[in-house]
Amino acid sequence: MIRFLHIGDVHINKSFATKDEVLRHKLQRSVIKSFQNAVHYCITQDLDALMIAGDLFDGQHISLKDGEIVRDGFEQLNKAHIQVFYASGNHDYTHYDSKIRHMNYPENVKTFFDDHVDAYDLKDKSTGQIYKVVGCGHMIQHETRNLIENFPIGKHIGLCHSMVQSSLTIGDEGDYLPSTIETISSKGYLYFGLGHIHQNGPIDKHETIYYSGSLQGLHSNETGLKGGNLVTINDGSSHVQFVPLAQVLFDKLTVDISGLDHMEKLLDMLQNTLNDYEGDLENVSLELILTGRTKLYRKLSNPHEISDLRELLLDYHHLFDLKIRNKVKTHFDLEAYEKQNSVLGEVLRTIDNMEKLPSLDYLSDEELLMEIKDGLKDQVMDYFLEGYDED
Ligand SMILES: [Mn+2]
Repeated sequence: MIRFLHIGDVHINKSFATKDEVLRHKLQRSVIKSFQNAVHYCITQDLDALMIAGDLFDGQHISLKDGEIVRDGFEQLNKAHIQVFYASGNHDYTHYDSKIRHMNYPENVKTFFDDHVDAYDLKDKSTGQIYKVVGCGHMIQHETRNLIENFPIGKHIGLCHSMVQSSLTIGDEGDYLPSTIETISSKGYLYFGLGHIHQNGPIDKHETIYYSGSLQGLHSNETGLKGGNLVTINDGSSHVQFVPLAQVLFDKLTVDISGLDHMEKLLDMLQNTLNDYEGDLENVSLELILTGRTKLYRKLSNPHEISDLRELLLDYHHLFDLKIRNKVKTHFDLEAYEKQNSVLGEVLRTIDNMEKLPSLDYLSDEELLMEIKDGLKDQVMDYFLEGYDED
């Protein structure tokens, strides 16, 4: 029986786009901690191997510190007699003189750094059976060939950083070493570990081709549990189990504050939301999205009010990070004013038809258009009706 951990898209040395230097440093530390969590898991579970399906590093400039952290993790695995298989991806591509290719890895590390197929043995310690780990890497930033086509057929284990269209694809992830489920299935592998798409899961109906997903979320949109796949191969069949390993979790909560009319009440409500949160807030980067119709519309349009709220909440709750996104609307009845024969009614109707204005006819993104219209209507109503109370 062989047991290994398949991870990918770790993105060590990612710079993170935030002006907050302390937060940026914390995020960078958390990514490293996630990598160390994966190493620790392999050792405590006494696995046979760690498989890395590319984008271990985010970029080509590897600091001495980041390089040492990776080498130290590999060395710990070496001491525990655990093999490492590492295939490069489009971020950590390995051209001939790249730093990543020439780092001094311990002897347990087998690399797929070339743009042709390589294979290494992986021996089952209990039965003596030898499996082949087959893979290839990226030598340039934008590899557009389907290199998996050249993989041999057999009961092997595959490893590659590849863009395969599947139900896990979210947007345009680019044609980096593009392949297809059909190509990979035709190889008949016991397990095929992929990297590139940051979502975890199988992509074929037999559930032998998996993305590991990113080891940790790297963006507020990469919410939910992140980690790797624990793969067990026994008697020619594989069993896969997701293992959470991320140090920090990104999460979003929508809070409907309809009808609230005092900031104190809003603060209480958000305090309760955080009190009731299930999970270790210290390792959660949380985004609270405020929605609903409220008399607090004008107050909350002021960024200082939002940052005050955030600071007050952070005095009581030790979150990894907290963002408050304001999407509330005015409490005024939009539809009634839209029908009115008044300046306000006229302006609201003009906004509603704005894409018909000749100078704005390039606005074709429906979702964006709705967002702009809603935002403008709320500002206009607030402007006209400030101080006026319907009740
Ligand atoms: Mn990638």
